[in-house]
Amino acid sequence: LPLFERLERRIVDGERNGLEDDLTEAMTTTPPLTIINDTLLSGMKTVGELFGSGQMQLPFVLQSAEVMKTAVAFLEPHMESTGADGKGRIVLATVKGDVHDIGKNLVDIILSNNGYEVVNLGIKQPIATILDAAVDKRADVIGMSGLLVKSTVVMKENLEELNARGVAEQFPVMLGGAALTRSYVENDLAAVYDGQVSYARDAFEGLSLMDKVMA
Ligand code: B1M
Repeated sequence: LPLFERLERRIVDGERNGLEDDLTEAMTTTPPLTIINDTLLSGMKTVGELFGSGQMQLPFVLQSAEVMKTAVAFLEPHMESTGADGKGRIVLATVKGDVHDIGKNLVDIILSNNGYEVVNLGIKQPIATILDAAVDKRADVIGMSGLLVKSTVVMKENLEELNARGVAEQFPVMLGGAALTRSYVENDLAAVYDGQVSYARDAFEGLSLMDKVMA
């Protein structure tokens, strides 16, 4: 297979032997972020489709996810960084009950490389922990990620909890993850939250939202 098809195939097949060599070769013509967005994420999309239609079993999805993570970790040091620092601080977490973190970690990488300080709390984080960290670290924004449909409900409960604690105006919230839709966030959730809540389709929209909030 040609290089980029082979790389995409590696994600789908969960095959990491020779991964670094292929990535190194790909970087001679293509920036790391483009490799992630155009090639690797396309592989993850196929994995999602195969799993969703019952053609792929969970352990293989996990293998694909591991190869994806390895690839991103290998590419990250080669990514361009703005050099600017201290543009603002975000506490970032995958919500309670949800283990998906590839997207969240991409958001971390993009924001960190563009001058933001990211406090990445990891997966399955209850809102109490997220809020404690936000207060403790004096975060400018709270970011929550979740891929399960039930996570969209958890996000709503989390916003209600922030309201109840009286901190909504202090913390603009950014939400992302495959189960969300723009209209659910901008209509339904915005109606619930006493502060500002925004939807980011991908890590780049996350970056432009951060720039907007901090402007
Ligand atoms: Co799971 N999983 N999974 N899974 N998994 C999905 C989400 C699913 C859609 C697959 C499917 O059925 N087609 C489905 C959810 C269905 C639903 O809720 N209706 C599903 C399921 C069912 C499950 C389990 C329940 C399976 C089971 O156990 N029977 C289980 C859940 C466990 C749990 O969470 N409690 C499970 C487990 C797993 C693995 C562990 C095997 C693995 C995750 C490994 C890991 O993350 N460390 C996994 C994977 C890999 C997937 C799919 C295939 C790929 C997800 C992914 O990494 N995508 C996924 C299918 C899919 O999404 N179509 C699926 C790539 C990633 C870059 O995209 O995270 O969307 P994404 O991030 C994007 C944007 O959304 C955005 O930016 C990123 C790109 O720039 N973004 C943000 C994300 N967060 C953001 C936050 C922001 C801003 C932007 O600001 C805060």
